[in-house]
Amino acid sequence: MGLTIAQKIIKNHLVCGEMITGNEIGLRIDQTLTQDATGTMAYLQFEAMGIDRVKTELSVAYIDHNTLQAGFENADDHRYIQTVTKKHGIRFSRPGNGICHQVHLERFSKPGKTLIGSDSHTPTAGGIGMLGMGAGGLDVAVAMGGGTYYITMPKMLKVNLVGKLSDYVGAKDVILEVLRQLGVKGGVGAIVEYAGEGVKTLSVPQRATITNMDAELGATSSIFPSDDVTKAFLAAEGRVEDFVELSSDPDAVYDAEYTVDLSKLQPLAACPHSPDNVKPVSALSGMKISQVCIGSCTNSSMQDMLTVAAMLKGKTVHPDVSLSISPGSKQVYTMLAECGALADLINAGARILECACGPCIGMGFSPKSAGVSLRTFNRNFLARSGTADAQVYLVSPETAAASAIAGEFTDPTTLGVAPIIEMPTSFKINDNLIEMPVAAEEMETVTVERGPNIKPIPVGKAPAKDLSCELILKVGDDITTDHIMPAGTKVLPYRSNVPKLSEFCFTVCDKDFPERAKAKGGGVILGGSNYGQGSSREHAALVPLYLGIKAVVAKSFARIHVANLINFGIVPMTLANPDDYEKFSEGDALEIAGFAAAVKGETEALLVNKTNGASAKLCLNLSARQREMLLAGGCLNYTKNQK
Ligand code: MIC
Ligand code: SF4
Repeated sequence: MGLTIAQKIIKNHLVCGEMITGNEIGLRIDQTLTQDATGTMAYLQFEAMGIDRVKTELSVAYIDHNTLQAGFENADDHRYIQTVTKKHGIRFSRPGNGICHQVHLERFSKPGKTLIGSDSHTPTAGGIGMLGMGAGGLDVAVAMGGGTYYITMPKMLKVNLVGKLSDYVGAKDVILEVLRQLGVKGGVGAIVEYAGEGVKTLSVPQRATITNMDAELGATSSIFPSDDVTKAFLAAEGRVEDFVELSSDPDAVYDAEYTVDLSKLQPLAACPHSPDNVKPVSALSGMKISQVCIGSCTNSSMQDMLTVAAMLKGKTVHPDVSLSISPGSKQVYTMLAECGALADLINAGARILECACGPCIGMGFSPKSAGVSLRTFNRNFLARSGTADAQVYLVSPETAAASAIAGEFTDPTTLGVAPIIEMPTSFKINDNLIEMPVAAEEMETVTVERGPNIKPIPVGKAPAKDLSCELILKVGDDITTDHIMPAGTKVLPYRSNVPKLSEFCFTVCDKDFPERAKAKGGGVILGGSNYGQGSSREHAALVPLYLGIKAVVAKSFARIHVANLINFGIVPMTLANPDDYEKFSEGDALEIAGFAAAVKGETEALLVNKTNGASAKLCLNLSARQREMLLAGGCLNYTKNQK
């Protein structure tokens, strides 16, 4: 039987396990990346492992999320990351160099290799034919130390792209169409491969826009073939030697296939508050808007920026609209400046931000009260923009630019013929903001600088023999990590200070949760389906651990979050019958007799509601390795015990 592209890469990197869908497999990781909002924790954990030098082919630390620096905290964390990476063999991408995924695509990603990143949008590298996966910081730390990365062997989905995009229809519309067809749970347990004759019509940055939003599908990864277009991109980046051709075998087998006809595609928008709530822009036309934000790791390439600049040239942004533009990298930013397109953007009234995540993670540029904000980003979760009642729509750069000028939702295809964008055949290469680590023999010369905001990481405990506690919080379906551990300007500075961070835990859903959890010594959380979707932030497990959460029961879990829960010793269990969810209410007294024994070896446990006498069967869908980790109280204890 033939293999898919992903199966070929997995086969080449398989350390343990059998490549049977649903089995746990271990992979060798060639490259890692971190960003600053998750990086501090990842490097603290790497240091705790006591390994001198990274063992990967390449590891890079980016500074792109916490760049607002309203106090000393972020700057201190940046300095910590800069010094710890210098010592241990990791490259450091200085603030100002750009968003991790965009820079990694430009400068480091390689077809056929594996990459894990402490950021859920790491599958962006799939645009170049690399197997990129989002992971918790602890998993990245383990991989940096040469350890195996474990995933469940995914099923394979194929999206056939036919035809060619029409004028003013972008790569963003392709992934929004995929999200419309599959939904935010549609990719769970799967790798999505893009195929068909339409592939060759898309540039690498366009492909990366599509694989970037793999995270929104809940998939393990997404990948494109590596072909002549890939080769041309690598050549333009001055690294044609990194090219290898990659395609699936003609007789490769997929678990499901979907089709997107590029030529029939219309501009689309993901409506509040979910990336799969997709409608045609034409159905929203005329809706007044107050803000447009262009950028993020999804849509900040040179091609995106040139498209927007051509549309804004000689025009003025509507007086009711505030437009922000964040180019994705220093490479993009300098090229825009040199070709004059930056001037077109500035003249039109765009507010140019530094090349960083910025408004995407709520770092400034929050919309006005109940404001309608059109963003070329990948997430429109409730309150993520920093304004609780804002209405955020995810759109293409083409729709964003057309609407910014008109002051209302505008279908760009109504503008007629699109301007022709001349893409440069070579990019401006200058890696002067990538700092190299010192040589191994000089590592003792580097002093790692730690600011006062860095507080100890909580460590889990072995599960109790019997679990007896309160249902401390009950939440619904599709709870995101932004609900569990919000981001934004007020919270992000504390990413290395768990006690302080705990004051914000779940406050999007329930303002009193942190106080209640503290007063009652924690308990159990009950969630709906796809619990923990969204980001890779392990803080969504670390902080509940700090607040005393022992277990999370849900209808189903998102991949990265469930791995993070296990890493920190919180037991994830699913309801055997999802309808049993109704038998439990917040505040109920719960009991699981033989809890530790269930974690040790049972596939089922009985959750008893002592308040109303009801009960529910729970499933413990755990590998032997995960059970051992939970019994040890998490990965750090487990690793220590193994030494
Ligand atoms: C996000 O887009 O939500 C983030 C911020 O990039 C996160 C990582 C984090 O929370 O630091 C992600 O996607 O993993
Ligand atoms: Fe940054 Fe936004 Fe991309 Fe996350 S999704 S890495 S916050 S740009």
